Amino acid sequence: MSEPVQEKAKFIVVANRLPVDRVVNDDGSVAWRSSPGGLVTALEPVMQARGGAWIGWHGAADEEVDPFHHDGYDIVPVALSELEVERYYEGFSNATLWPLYHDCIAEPVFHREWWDAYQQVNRRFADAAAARAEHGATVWVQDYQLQLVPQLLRELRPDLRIGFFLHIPFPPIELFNRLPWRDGIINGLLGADLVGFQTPGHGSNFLRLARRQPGVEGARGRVHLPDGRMVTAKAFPISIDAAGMAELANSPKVLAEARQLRADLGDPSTILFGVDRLDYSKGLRNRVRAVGELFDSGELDPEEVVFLQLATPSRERVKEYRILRDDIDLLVGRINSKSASLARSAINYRYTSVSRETLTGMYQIADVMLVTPLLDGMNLVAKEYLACRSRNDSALVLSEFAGAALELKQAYMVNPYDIDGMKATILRAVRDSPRVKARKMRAMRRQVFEHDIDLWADSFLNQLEGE
Ligand code: GDG
Repeated sequence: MSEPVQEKAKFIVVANRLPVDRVVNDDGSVAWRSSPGGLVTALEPVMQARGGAWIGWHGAADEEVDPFHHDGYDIVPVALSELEVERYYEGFSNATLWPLYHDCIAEPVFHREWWDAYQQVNRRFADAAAARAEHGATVWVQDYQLQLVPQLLRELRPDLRIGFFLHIPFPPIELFNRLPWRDGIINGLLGADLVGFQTPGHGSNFLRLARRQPGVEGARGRVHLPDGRMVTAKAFPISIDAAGMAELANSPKVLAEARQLRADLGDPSTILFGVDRLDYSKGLRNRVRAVGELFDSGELDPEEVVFLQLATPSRERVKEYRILRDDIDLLVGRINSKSASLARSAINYRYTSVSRETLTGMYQIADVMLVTPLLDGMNLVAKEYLACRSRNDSALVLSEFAGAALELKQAYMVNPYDIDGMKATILRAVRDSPRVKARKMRAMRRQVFEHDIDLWADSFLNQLEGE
């Protein structure tokens, strides 16, 4: 908090959450800690490099917090009431849009009051961005919670360059059209100059819907609007700071932590590893079931193999997430009561979040990484794992329904709905020769290092600012 906060900024990120969480220390003092999650992991390096302002909610309801300077840029908190958190965030964002955009794996819930709150909060974010932006500034709006902001902001500030990036899939027309407020969302997004998606397929879904709006026409990734503006939709597959991750993975601290972790797990010959926010889109039920059956049948021996699964608490006040948590507890308990060595459980399951160092240590000891979402915009975990594994002696099992599968073609690819297929592929990933594994790892690591987070941000912003 040393430097003063600037009145205006020429670069602004607008996201539902700030990249920091407010923590109250034992002595009552307040501190800010980087918050985990895909979006923050991706965007924090961009902010540190460019400077400017990050507008977002600070995570506590009914609290006004003043802007402050943090790590080279300004943090501008937006306040939400308890009721808005319930309706806009837990409701419309996470119980309507999230399941709808993830193939309706869980049933989306439609409530008119939630939509009202979504509009109201989107307006507040747009107002905050309009107040902070210098003339002609670039404003980059993030993700499904804020899809109305581009249009609302354009109405207030036609001088701005407005970009939008969707971190999750954009659904096919048949699913999207269930949404009673579908036109509102499409027009919200059409307020941007550039709308970015994780994959070309998501971009085409959006364009097909956009062209159904009256007077909207276009082809080849662009649409023309009746007011003469042009909107581009394009895929910008998100990535990670691969070099930074590799450096951290090979730091003495992380290497020592990795050795300790392996010892704590009883020095097994093979460690399978999964780490996800505890979310039904991540395919945890099927993954645990598949590995459980392999232990059960003896194809994996709990004397030699451990499955370490870290599930980070997420959206605990949304019903589906509580149900999922109980299901996984039960499933893991059942498997462990049947398949365990004398020394340890077959599945070492932890429902907690850990430090970045500890997570990196876990990647370092993972012989086989299991990334098996039912649907995922991209999945950064797969890329982080690859960045950490310089010895090329390990294996990535990857769902074909993760955006990352389009880039990481050499992975051990699975259909996470096919439990038997997944079991066979996991076994292959455990048993394949070091030569086969090394070839796959080298190719995928090259892809991640050559397409890192800087390339993602630069391509998006160059296109936006050059439009
Ligand atoms: C959304 C989209 C897209 C997890 N647990 C801990 C922890 N993490 C970090 C991981 C990774 C991030 O959280 C998770 O990113 P994912 O990409 O896997 O998933 P979502 O959170 O669903 O992210 C996704 C992403 O946005 C970016 O566009 O890829 O498709 O759904 O960075 O490392 N980090 C720490 N402790 C944990 O316990 N420190």
